[in-house]
Amino acid sequence: MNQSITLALSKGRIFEETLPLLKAAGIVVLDDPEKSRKLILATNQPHVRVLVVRATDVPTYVQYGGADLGITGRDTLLEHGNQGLYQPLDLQIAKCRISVAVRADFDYASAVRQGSRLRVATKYVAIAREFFASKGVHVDLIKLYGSMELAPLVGLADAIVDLVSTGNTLKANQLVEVERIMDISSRLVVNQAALKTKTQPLRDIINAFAGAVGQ
Ligand code: PRT
Ligand code: MG
Repeated sequence: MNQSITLALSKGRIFEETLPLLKAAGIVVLDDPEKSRKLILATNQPHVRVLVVRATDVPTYVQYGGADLGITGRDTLLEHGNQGLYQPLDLQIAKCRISVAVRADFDYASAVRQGSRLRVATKYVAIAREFFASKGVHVDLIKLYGSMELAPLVGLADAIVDLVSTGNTLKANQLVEVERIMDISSRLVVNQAALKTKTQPLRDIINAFAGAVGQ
């Protein structure tokens, strides 16, 4: 009997970089999420379907069993927490880093040295809180949902904590990266209950992905 499997993915870079891994598992997605408005995509395997969800919602879908498995950035997972999620693989895709950046004319080193409170704007409040606490730096965190780069430019914050890949976005906004907090890549996350009830089909996918990423 073929048990049905639901995979949660976000559009964009994670979707693109997941296609070769799916191929290694013999799975081909039949719709292009950039062209279709469908949120449930069929695959060449009648018992496998793909949900298109916001990147930050992937852990939520998998945690509550709306999807059996999903692919999500380490950044998103650290913010969400990993309750109910089994994380068997680092897929080494959608790689970037999470860093502290400031305006080129802001003296970050002396602000930190002087122990003044730093105003930090970020979507990643859990990661930022943990990082500055470990350094003993007092911060006021300002939660944003996007375009963090703007905050230091208009005086909303002294610094931002954000993802950096090429660094072009920082450069285009006269910001400089002053500290690298951690490297980020995407992980496979699996619903722990589904792993018990659909062990074989999920193991098959996990093993194919593992082979494709050389683990
Ligand atoms: O875009 P949306 O609001 O829907 O959601 P999202 O931003 O959470 O999703 P998405 O698809 O943009 O990112 C999904 C995951 O991709 C993130 O959670 C990361 O794990 C990973 N990833 C890898 C990145 C980047 N690289 C990246 N460069 N996510 C975002 N960026 C941003 C970066 O912050 C900067 O603003 O892309 C911009 C360009 O980066 P530079 O340095 O190349 O200029
Ligand atoms: Mg984005």
